[in-house]
Amino acid sequence: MATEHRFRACPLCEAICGLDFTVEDGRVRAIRGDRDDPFSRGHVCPKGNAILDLEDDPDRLRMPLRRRGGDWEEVPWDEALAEAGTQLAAVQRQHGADAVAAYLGNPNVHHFGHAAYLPSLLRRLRTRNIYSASSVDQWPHQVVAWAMYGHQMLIPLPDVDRTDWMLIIGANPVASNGSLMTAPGIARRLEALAARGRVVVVDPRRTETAALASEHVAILPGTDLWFLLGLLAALREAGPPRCQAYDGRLGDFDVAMAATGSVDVADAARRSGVPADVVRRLAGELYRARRACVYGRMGVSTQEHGTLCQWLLQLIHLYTGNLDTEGGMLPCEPVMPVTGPGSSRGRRGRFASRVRGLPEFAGELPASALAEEMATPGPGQVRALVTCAGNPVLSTPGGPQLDELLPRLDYFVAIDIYLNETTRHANLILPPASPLTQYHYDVVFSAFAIRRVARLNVPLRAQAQHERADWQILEGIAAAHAAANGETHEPMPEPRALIAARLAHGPDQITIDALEAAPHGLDLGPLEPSLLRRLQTDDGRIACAPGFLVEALASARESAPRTPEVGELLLIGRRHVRSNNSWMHNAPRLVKGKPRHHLEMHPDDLASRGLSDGERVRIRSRVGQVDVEVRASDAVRVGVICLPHGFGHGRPGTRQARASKVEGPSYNDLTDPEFLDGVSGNAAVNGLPVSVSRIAG
Ligand SMILES: Nc1nc2c(c(=O)[nH]1)N[C@H]1C(S)=C(S)[C@@H](COP(=O)(O)OP(=O)(O)OC[C@H]3O[C@@H](n4cnc5c(=O)[nH]c(N)nc54)[C@H](O)[C@@H]3O)O[C@H]1N2
Ligand SMILES: Nc1nc2c(c(=O)[nH]1)N[C@H]1C(S)=C(S)[C@@H](COP(=O)(O)OP(=O)(O)OC[C@H]3O[C@@H](n4cnc5c(=O)[nH]c(N)nc54)[C@H](O)[C@@H]3O)O[C@H]1N2
Ligand code: SF4
Ligand SMILES: [Mo]
Repeated sequence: MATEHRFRACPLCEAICGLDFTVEDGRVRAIRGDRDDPFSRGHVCPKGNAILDLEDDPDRLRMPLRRRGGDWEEVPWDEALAEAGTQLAAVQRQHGADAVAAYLGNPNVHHFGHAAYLPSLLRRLRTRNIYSASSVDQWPHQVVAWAMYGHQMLIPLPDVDRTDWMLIIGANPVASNGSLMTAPGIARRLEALAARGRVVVVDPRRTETAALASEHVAILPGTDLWFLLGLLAALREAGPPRCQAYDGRLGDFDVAMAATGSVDVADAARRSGVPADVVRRLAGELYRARRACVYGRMGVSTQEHGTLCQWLLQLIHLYTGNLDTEGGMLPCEPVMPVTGPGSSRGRRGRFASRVRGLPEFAGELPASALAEEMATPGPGQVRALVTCAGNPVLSTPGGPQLDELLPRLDYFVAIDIYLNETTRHANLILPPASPLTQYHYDVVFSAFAIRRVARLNVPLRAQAQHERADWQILEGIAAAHAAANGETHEPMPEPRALIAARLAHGPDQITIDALEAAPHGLDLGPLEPSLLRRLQTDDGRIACAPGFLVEALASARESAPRTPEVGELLLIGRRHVRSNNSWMHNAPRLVKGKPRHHLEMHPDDLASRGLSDGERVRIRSRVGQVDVEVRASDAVRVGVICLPHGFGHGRPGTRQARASKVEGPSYNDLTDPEFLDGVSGNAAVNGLPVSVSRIAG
């Protein structure tokens, strides 16, 4: 038996840990963290090991499946790809290009064969109805990067390893392994920082990250805008702005200061629930720190004022002189460029969604608008759908509506490896071969890494004859669509050639052969200031006060605080180190042990409702309700409850034997498609007003 060790990055989260695979006759037998990876240095989490479960999962689809009444039949690949392209073209011929929608999920960014080949298929479809998980996640980051720095990918990252003081707001990297900060082994890095400086966590819940931080500050959900305005006001009290470093490169800094000024620290404190003296003390520490960063992620983006929060974070870095400096916040200049000519800078509002008039961003519409675009008759109504690596029924607001609407589509093709809550409604499911059979380069996560790293991932085993790679499926649909329209599809090069070509445009001139000769990956050192040089705004300066943000802030400030309903609670989410959004609950290694779906509620809130620990309760929101077991927990603030997302399995017609037994409702049965970050259209899944009561009888 031939046993060998092969090295590849884990494709399951932003940390892209290097893994050491023991391969025996083409089968993966064991997985360990790769100690020789210069970036991740042996780090691996339970998900990395669960790749073994994914590879061997008997429920994982290996051949195309076509729905036949209530049943499924396997179809040969050529026939399946031809059908997908032809059917989509037919719907468009009859109802117009926009009648076909696409929804792209999170795993797309983890596979070169998905991410690099999707744009060509989407261009061919010529539809405005493109949706993705990005608008239930990081749109506010991208909108602000585009508006201030001229490119959606120029996102400053915390220089975790070199900073002295770090405020983490709306992120739980110890559970999520970091995000928009590719930093494998983040717990170790934060512990080191807490030992040499300070780590402060601002979160409504005392999280796993708060547990190893120097301080936890419990904030009311959805009020970060006020907290950040207060922090900026208190910074002004601490001293003048330190903007000298950006000499001549700041546009309208005074306008931004005027727009965000005249906020009373006391008022900000009242709204956010963070005492004024704490706001002032934190501002003083931040102002005095030699090198500091404020890292705001998912929790401050997926809320009502997500984009304004991301804007204020940038202003705070500017004010304190921590933008684009070592030990502060700075963008990565990756080995494979993502901001070069031909890349999408972003742009916003070139068109709007048909039903609600929500603005487009970077060529996409908000995922929260997908259901209404399917449900509302008229020209441009969505009648057919392509999903690629997405599970919107569980992952997006309006999930229950989608669940009802998907079976009514004229045609639905899902590129996915499971028959799950979303794909069970498809006419055709096209499952790509294991990513381990393909060449891969982490284009996106290398661009968000806190060190400059590069790695070519080579196939661990050959693709079998009956398998099709992700890029072959996308190319196959595009070719069939073209043929149906009497056009020709110019085939794209294979992944290895495409990776080689894109590396050639990079600043380092690193060749693919050089990467292939470095199986553990290359580490080219810490980040260096590059933002000022790479600005892509029209006047080459940082746009400190984009008009639409100034206006949105003015109207947010004029609006009176919402009056809560009697007994109202604010719902927030959580992630667990053994979860991966909605799709890894079929892996036995991850779901063993005690259930993790329970609702967390403060003992005082339980008592005031006459509820007891362990009881099943009903949560109601404006749009829906779910039942779930409640646990007493003083980790959450009074008035706040916490439920993980990504559950809601066991629906009829799915084929995930293990996941079907995992209990717990879907968070997105409660989220409201109309509850948005008004500026970007990003979903507001956190800070959702709900009530909780005993289940009658
Ligand atoms: N309430 C609430 N909602 C949320 C969030 C939250 O915190 N709270 N988080 C949001 C965030 S950050 C995100 S990113 C989204 C995620 O939203 P989605 O991306 O829509 O959901 P996932 O659960 O990641 O589903 C991934 C899908 O890809 C399939 N898949 C897995 N691997 C592959 C592969 O290699 N190829 C293909 N073709 N398919 C594959 C899986 O079977 C599954 O169907 O959810 C968002 N929704
Ligand atoms: N184990 C695991 N890791 C993952 C994923 C997973 O599903 N499981 N998903 C991956 C994906 S797609 C992403 S995008 C990243 C996300 O990575 P993170 O951004 O770190 O996401 P979360 O762990 O959900 O942390 C969000 C935090 O925001 C807090 N929060 C909620 N509402 C508010 C609020 O109003 N204000 C403030 N200040 N805080 C609030 C929550 O309590 C929570 O601690 O994780 C990635 N990594
Ligand atoms: S931390 Fe992320 S990249 Fe690393 S092993 Fe876990 S899932 Fe994979
Ligand atoms: Mo995400």
